[in-house]
Amino acid sequence: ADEFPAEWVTAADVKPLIPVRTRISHKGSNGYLGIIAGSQGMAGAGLLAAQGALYAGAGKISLFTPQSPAEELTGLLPEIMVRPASTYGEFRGEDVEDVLSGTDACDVLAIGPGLGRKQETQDFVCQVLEESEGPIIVDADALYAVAAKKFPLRSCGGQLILTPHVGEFARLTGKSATEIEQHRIDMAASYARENQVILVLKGAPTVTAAPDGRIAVNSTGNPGMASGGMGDTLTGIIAALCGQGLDVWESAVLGVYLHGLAGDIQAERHTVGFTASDVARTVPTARERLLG
Ligand code: NPW
Ligand code: AMP
Ligand code: MG
Repeated sequence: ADEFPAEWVTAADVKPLIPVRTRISHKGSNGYLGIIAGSQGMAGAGLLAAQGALYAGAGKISLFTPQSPAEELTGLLPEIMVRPASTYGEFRGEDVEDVLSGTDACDVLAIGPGLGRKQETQDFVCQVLEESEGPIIVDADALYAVAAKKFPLRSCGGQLILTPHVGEFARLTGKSATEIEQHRIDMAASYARENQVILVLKGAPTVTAAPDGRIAVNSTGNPGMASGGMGDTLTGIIAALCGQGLDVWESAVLGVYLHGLAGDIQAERHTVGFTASDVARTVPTARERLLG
C-alpha cells in the first residue's frame, strides 16, 4: 500500500557510518549529551537513556531530572552526572531557565523519557524545544507534549529527531494505530517532510524518514524487545551517535540498526526475557560485529 521508494537497511549500508576514534580522541571530542528525563515514579527512564548513550560511546553525559528521581539515581551509574533541576516531582515551566543554563554547554539534547504528562510538564517541554538550538532527540512524554500542545515543530531552531512508537505516532497525527501499521512508510515520510524532522517510527520494522524524502527500513530487532524501557535506550544511543559527529539522519539510521542488532544478539541466548539494560550493554558487541 505504501508508495514511497524505501531502502532496506543492511549491514553494508551502516558499517561506514560507525564513528571512528582517532588515537588522540578525548571525551570532549565524543559529544557532551544532555538528557532531560524522568519524574517521580519514572526515575529509571532517564537512567536507561543514559545507559544507551554510555554504551554507544558518548563522551560525557548529564542527566537533568527532577529532585526525587535524582535522589534515587545518584550513584547507580557513576559515569554520568545527575543534575537535579526541579524541586517538584516533575518538570514545570518555571524550571526551564535552570535546565537551559545547564544544557547550554551540551552538543546534543534528548528529551522525553519518563517526564510524565502534567500540563506544567507539557509547557516545560515546549519551552525547551523553542529555546534550544542543537540537535534534539524528542521521545516519549515529550512527544505527548508536542501532540497535546500542537507544538509547531517547524518553528524549532535545532534539528529534531522524533522517535515515536505507533501509539505515540497516532497521537501526533490523529490517525488510528491500524491505519499507521498499514501505511507505515508513507505516513512516516509525509510527517518528516511536512514537519521538517527526522522521523523514526518504531516497531516491526522501524522506518526512518527524512524531510528530503530519504527512507530507511530497518532490518534488525525482534519481538523479545517488546518490553518497558527499550525505547528509552534507543533515544540515548541515537543521541550518543549524534554527539560523535554523525548528522541527524546517520545517527537515527545507525542507532536504530545497532539497537536492533544488540537485541538480536541478546535473543541468540534467550528469545524472551532480556532487558533494556541488557540491550544497552550489548551495543559494544553489536558495534564490533558490524565492524567485522
Ligand atoms: P495498547 O496498550 O496497545 O492498547 P504510551 P509508554 C498504544 C516511560 N517509561 N507500541 C498503546 O495501546 C516512557 O519513557 C518509563 C507501543 C497505549 O495506549 C514514557 O515516558 C520506564 N504502544 C512513559 O513511560 C520504563 C502502542 O500506545 C499507548 C503501540 C509512557 O510510555 C517504561 C502506549 O504508549 C517506559 O519506557 C505500539 N506498537 N501501538 C521507567 N522505568 O521509568 C499502540 N500503542 O501511553 O505513550 O506509554 O510507551 O509506556
Ligand atoms: P518503546 O515502545 O518506546 O519502549 O520502544 C520499543 C523499542 O523496541 C523500539 O525501538 C521498537 O522498535 C523495539 N521493538 C518493540 N517490539 C518490537 C518487535 N516486535 N520487533 C522489533 N522491534 C521491537
Ligand atoms: Mg518509549
